[in-house]
Amino acid sequence: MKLSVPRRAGAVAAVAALAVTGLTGATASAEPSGALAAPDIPVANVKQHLADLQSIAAANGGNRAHGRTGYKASIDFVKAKLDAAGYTTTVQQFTYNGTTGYNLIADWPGGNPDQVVMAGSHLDSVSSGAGINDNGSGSAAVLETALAVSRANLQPTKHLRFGWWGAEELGLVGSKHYVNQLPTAERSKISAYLNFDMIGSPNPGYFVYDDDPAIEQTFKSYFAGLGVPTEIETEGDGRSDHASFKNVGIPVGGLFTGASRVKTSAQVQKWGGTATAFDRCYHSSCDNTSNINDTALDRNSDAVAHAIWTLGTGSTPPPGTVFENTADVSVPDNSTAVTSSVTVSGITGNAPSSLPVGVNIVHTYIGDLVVDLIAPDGSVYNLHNRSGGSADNINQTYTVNASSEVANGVWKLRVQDKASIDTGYINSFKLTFP
Ligand code: DTR
Ligand code: CA
Ligand code: ZN
Ligand code: ZN
Repeated sequence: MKLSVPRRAGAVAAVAALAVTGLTGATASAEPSGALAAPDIPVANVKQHLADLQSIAAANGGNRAHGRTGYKASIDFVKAKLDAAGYTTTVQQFTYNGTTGYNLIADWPGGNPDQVVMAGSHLDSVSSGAGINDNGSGSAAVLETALAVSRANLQPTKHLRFGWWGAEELGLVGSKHYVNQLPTAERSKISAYLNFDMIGSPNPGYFVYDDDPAIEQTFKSYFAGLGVPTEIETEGDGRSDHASFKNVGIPVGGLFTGASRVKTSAQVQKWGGTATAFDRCYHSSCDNTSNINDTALDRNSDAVAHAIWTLGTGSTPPPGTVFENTADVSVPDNSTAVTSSVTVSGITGNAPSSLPVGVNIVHTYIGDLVVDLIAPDGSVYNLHNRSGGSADNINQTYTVNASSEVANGVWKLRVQDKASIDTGYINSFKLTFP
């Protein structure tokens, strides 16, 4: 039997037989402490987005360039998927060369609004073609990562924001507009901007931006884990949208697989391919869905997700008093609810407006589950309501505004399986008070 005991993070517990469990969530060796490991991003999904963007270009004069119908159709396509996935989306307009341009911003609800992790890519092509590698590849990878965040119902400690920029090909116009209209106080909340422009080149190299060291290391350690050598991206200072953010002091990073430059023989030794251009269709009409290396697209899409999960969940919650119950509680299949309880004591006043609620439920097909936090006075806070479909296990920290609740008392995690076949159990339930 494991005890439900109060313990101060970092303090030595005075209680015998203390059940100590690590922070919930699988972590790879390269992850900072407390980070959750990202899911695999299905490259087939990313390629489907590219096929859709190719169709959009074909239906709009062959391109997706600023000021053309194909660009606005691209914005509408991406926005519709994000709206359906629960994002708060904003289409931001700007004018360039007398023509209206558009940025799309998507915020994932939740997380610390004062610490924003942002990923972005330009969605416009040049006028000569569909722009599938440049930059459907980055746009599709960022889109699919955002959709993966939704599928996982990720509750990161930081706030996640995604951006798709207009008129990059005309001089980073859309991202410059976004940054310029952002109040200084809002800029300072962005702890990282990650840029993805050309990440599926047909003769790929694996380049990591060397701007912010921590972001650079996040990407490098990911590729090291794959056994894929990387090089510092030397071509790009000022050459893509990260420059707009870097110019106002925001930490930036990103990935690149190469454009019109020729791969050296040493790079061929390192990465394979040929000593020709990384992308022979750069800014050409042949930049279509056949102008993609699937392995590079897959690896880089997974690296996008790795960075979002690592940087978005990587900061461990501030030290506080932890009340935890790690006793396993079986969840009966399609039946009555069960609970796991912790008794909170010694805390003055009310619970915080951002109460971290650590939940670890081992259960196949989490779409069966309804999960609630029950305060001592019986108030119910729904944490999970049948979302997630066939995904397995709930393994995350929710943030609940419990400021109207007196802290001390018996808090319960209530779990009910409301569909037949899949089963599981509550593995642990944890509350952390500042
Ligand atoms: N300016 C980008 C392509 C590009 C060229 N060098 C780099 C370096 C890093 C990122 C992107 C690029 C474009 O044509 O969209
Ligand atoms: Ca993948
Ligand atoms: Zn370009
Ligand atoms: Zn580009």
